Amino acid sequence: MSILLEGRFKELPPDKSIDTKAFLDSVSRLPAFFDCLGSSVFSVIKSDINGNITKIRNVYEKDPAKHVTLRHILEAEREEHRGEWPKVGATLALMWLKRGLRFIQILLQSLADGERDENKPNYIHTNIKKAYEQALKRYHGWVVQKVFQAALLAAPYRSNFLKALSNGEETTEDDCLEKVRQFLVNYTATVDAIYEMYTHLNAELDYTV
Ligand code: CIS
Repeated sequence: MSILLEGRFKELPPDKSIDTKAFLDSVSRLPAFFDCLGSSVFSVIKSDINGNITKIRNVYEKDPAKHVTLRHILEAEREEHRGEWPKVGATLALMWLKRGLRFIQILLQSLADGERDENKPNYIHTNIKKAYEQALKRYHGWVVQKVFQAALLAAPYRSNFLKALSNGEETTEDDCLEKVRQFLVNYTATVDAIYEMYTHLNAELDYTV
């Protein structure tokens, strides 16, 4: 289960602030997972997500003491960019990154909850479609929705997907899903906290690409 264990997210403090460095460390381990999915269609997604992470990291590294939490970054950019904000810099990158993270959360939660198409029990299309509809679809125009459909055709079988999450190790499905549930505890809290921050700072945009 190394992908999920290596990418473990930290427990949030009571004020739900997210330490930028710890967040970047955890999230940076995740894109490598796309290489295990075995189709080049995922490289588009991987590169978009890596671009988001790099943009946030570059802003953080310009002045780590000023950008200790993700909220510090948004507030600093709001001050710096005024008219352009929030469609700018790390604020924009994190806005999109959180949608990809929400997609992953809903997909993994749906698998952990045992949701599946009884007629095709080894497919994960039902889980992927649920995640897409809730996390991303409303931000995608016609062309990107077609990219999603192409990605869906390349989706791995459920058994292969769980095996990839386990890094190819021999493990039972129940063990793997239990690790997924453990991973989701801090991961979900972190993604929820990012969404709350965007709402609270009025930083959310709903344009489509
Ligand atoms: C298992 C099958 C999965 C099927 C997945 C299908 C997903 C949907 C495919 C849609 C294609 C998306 C292609 C890119 C679209 C971008 O145009 C769009 C907008 O981009 C933003 C940039 O990010 O545009 C802005 C300008 O308007 C900026 O340019 C911005 O960049 S900035 O600001 O940095 O310069 N982007 C999106 O819509 C986001 C798409 C995210 C899709 C996430 C899908 C994740 C699929 C994961 C499947 C496996 C889950 C396994 C679970 C856990 C293991 C770890 C997984 C690692 C994932 C990495 C997480 C970091």
